[in-house]
Amino acid sequence: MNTNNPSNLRKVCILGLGTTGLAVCRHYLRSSSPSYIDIYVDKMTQKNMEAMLAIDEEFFHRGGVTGHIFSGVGELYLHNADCRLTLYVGWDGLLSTYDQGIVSPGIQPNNPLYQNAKVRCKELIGEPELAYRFSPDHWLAITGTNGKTTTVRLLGQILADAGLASTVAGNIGPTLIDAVNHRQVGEYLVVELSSFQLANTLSIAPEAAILLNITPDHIEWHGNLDDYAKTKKRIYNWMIPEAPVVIDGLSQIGLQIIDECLTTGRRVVANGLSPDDAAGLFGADRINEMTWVDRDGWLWVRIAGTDHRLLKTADLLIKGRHNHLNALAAAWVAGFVGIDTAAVARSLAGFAPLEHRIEAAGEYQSVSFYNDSKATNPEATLMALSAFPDSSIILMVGGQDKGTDLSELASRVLECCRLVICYGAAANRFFEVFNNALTRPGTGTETERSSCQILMARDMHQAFQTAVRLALPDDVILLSPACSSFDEFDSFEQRGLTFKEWVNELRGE
Ligand code: UMA
Repeated sequence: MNTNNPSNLRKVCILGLGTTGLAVCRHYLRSSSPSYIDIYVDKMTQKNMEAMLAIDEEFFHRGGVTGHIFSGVGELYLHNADCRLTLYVGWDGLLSTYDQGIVSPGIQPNNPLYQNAKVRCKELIGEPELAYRFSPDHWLAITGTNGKTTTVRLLGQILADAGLASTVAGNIGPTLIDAVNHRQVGEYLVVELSSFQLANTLSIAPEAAILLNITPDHIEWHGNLDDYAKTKKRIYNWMIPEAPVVIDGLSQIGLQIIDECLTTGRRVVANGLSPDDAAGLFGADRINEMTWVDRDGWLWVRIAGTDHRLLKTADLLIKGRHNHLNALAAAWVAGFVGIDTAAVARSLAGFAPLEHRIEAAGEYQSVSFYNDSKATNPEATLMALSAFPDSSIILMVGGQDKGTDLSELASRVLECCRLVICYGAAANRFFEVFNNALTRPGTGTETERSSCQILMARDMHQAFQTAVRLALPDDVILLSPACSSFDEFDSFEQRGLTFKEWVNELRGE
């Protein structure tokens, strides 16, 4: 059966009924109208019930949700003459076979539902794949461990400023399936793809792609770094060789991927690598497209052999070397789609940091506060530290421990922080690693060892109070936790908002 033809889909299943599941459900009910839509979730949540009620209202004209759930297991139904929609709760396996299955990104491959769906669905794909098949033109796709959202927003902003119709969608929200259902002909789709989403793609071939960086994250989902990296590479796997892929040129893993891509004849753009460095590493005849920052701090892109000078790093509102790379990657793709250099530079200069990403949160008694709550892994915190090269930093770090390797973070923290406060569920481990690094013979110089103080706090509020109490004029108090937030908060957004509220209270606002 050709599952690309929606009219062939009689029976479909969806794993998960969050943002993705609801959007896919709506899409099926609007476009291909299968007779049976079965949705599976591990356990019933408030959001699931709200989704069922919304579907009832929109498509079943308030026919009412029936069925029951007992001891966490059961079914809820909606039906009319054309379709029966069932939400199965708490089942370990699928109760039928299906023409197509769509898996939500949060459902891991080791989940019994996922494994069973692999067997019982003619094909099992993610929602981005479904959206791509529905409307494959003009996709510009971005992935990477850190910086995806900033880069997607940057590129979206440059396109919008240049008057090109564009929509930003994907992991960033709104969903891709919603975006393609509403897009106009010729509109660009600037797409953020997470590794979870890429794992379930089979044919997505963007017109241009960006692979920002790969560092250990979400290993519990992917198993190991190697599989995580393989998944990230799916961003360009199905692209025609002439379509460009911008790849991090400043890490070992990025350089390896560039080499692999060049060997297979892909059009590669080395992100952050000057022409001389690129020629030295790969040979000038192998690679001639790149982006870089020169010694005077100017951002450059080379597209099809022509060099374009954009603006100086000092003229960007977004801070840190990682943000220079985000800006360069977005600028290269913008140039590739035909936007002129001056317009790209103007858009970059006007782009303010996103909320919770090294966001300036105010000043109090000459101390500056920065909210980097989005930093949920050590690499993101390392990037934040690089954004304040000349400042005296008080770092608030901690939250729910992901068991990540802290060795590099420990040495950077000792180099560039005046004070570190480890808090929350991760406090003990972080404190121990940092403290060991501080007292280990041969670590740094005497001056470095004596200048960094390491403290522990029960929770984020106590960490904040300690930071404020010990701050000196011109210090930067940086919340960049390197952990997820779930020990104290519902999300990194809530954590960041709370931090900003405390700063506002201090300022008497
Ligand atoms: N569920 C189960 N069992 C599980 C996991 C989930 O039954 O083991 C069910 C839940 O009960 C719920 C549904 O699945 O019914 C939730 O699905 P989901 O976790 O895939 O979340 P969605 O609401 O569909 O949101 C997803 C992305 N979430 C994840 O990848 C975890 C959103 O990214 C994305 O914006 C949205 O699709 C639209 O594309 C969020 C995210 O945290 C922002 N992404 C990660 C990140 O950026 O680091 C990758």
